[in-house]
Amino acid sequence: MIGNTIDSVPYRWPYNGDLRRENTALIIIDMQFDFCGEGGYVDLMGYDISLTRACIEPIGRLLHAMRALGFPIFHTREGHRPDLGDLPANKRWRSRQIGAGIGDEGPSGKVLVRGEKGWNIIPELAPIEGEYIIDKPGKGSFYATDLEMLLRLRRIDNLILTGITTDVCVHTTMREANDRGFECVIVSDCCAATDPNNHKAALEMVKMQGGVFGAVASSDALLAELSKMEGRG
Ligand code: C5J
Repeated sequence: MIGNTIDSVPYRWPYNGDLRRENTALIIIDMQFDFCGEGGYVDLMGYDISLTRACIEPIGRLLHAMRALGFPIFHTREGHRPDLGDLPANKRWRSRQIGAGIGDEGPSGKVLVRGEKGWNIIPELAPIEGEYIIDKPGKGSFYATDLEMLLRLRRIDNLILTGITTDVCVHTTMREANDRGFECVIVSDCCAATDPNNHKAALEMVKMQGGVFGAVASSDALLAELSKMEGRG
């Protein structure tokens, strides 16, 4: 079937040309204060939050366009229950090694804990009514969540992946989705990492083996195709 595809590498995405608002979702991963705000988890670890903040504006443009066209939108949040019953001991131990103990009190409340200030999605990309929010305890968005069920019930085949961080939660989600048969594209300027080399390497990994996890596109390429869809109604 030849339909709508976007300019991406290593192939024009989606592979079958079947890109429609009915079968394609935008996934925005973990755009929370904890990952890109002052005093949040990433900041406490000593990483430069200007790196993770770099994708806010491009995601905003894509979100605006896809909302206007009526695509389903999914936002995810990484965070743990206030009693930390879903926080593995090794995850907590490791985070304490780098000075950002998950569940410990920080400038934005308890680090990566549901309901705390740092756990909230930043206002620039806040979900609106009708959009899905997926709360996840891990890096992948499919593990211990109902994301797969929601996607299957809406007959979604294609996922457009954005958010932070490219090499951790976005990549884990892309791999989980790919193994479940979803056709994925990662939007290069709509995700970011705490290390630019990791960002670059994570994108390269997707393109191996004919697109081992899917394809890589820019937001400009995606927006160019979406603007054609606008005219088609
Ligand atoms: C991390 C994430 N990096 N959202 N989480 O721990 O990528």
